[in-house]
Amino acid sequence: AYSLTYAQRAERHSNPAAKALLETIERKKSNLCVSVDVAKRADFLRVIDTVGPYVCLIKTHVDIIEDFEPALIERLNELSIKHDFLIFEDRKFADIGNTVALQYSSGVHKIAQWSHITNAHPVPGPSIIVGLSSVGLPLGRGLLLLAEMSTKGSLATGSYTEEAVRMARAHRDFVIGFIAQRRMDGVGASDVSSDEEDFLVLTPGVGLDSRGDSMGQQYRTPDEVVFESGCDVIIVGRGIYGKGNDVDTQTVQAQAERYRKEGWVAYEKRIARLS
Ligand code: UP6
Repeated sequence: AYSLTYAQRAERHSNPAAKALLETIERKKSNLCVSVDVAKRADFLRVIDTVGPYVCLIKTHVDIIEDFEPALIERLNELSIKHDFLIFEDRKFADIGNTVALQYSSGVHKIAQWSHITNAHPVPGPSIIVGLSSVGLPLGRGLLLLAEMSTKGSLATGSYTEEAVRMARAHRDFVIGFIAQRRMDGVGASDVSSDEEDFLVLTPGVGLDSRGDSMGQQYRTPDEVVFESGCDVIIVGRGIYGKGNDVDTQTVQAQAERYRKEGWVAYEKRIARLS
């Protein structure tokens, strides 16, 4: 899948969320996902309305929002239609199957109802996929496994990463890819030819003006992530909106445009090299 275009991959993909994401990427010529980690409803909506035209995907941490109300999800859905993007709640589930199924379907946030894509830590083993899939698969949702992390000293390396890939291979109807720092083709050797499977790799820890923060985050550029490491989607948070309060719309828009362009140029460079 590495050498194919997003459009070719969209045609071949059977999971509805993965297919829709690949189609959106192609249609908008954007492999940019903006991570909207702000605490106030108004800032959340303002950032999304501003970056909306430049993204394929909006990533949320809905539990950060201090003045959350269910109507916020309606606003989010309206913006997703207005600007043509999908929604990814970065929930990082990590519990037993029964518990994650409840956390995914219920509670205040009812994530499965509105989030096309969510993610999980593979640490509990395959049962976490079984639990989440019991809720998400009938709704046409997709799951990403955290095979690697962007942080300094991450424990998700080596055989842990390999096992994550094996878990994904065994559940290809629902697991559409990984949060990782590089393409996972060939990781955790298998007899499935990498032609048959197509895992999306979404990569956080992306920034153009900084190499990290004071809490262990590490940044690489869109070129390093998409061209050199073969990832599919760049996830950018503070690189686009800074601290997120007093959002200056003009700056946020300019940054979103900048990251969209950088991500797309890196992709075109990769495809040109391979074809
Ligand atoms: N995130 C990472 N690294 C990971 C997994 N997830 O940074 O390995 C998430 C964070 C945050 C976003 O939870 O929402 O990606 C990165 O934000 P930033 O660009 O502002 O650092």
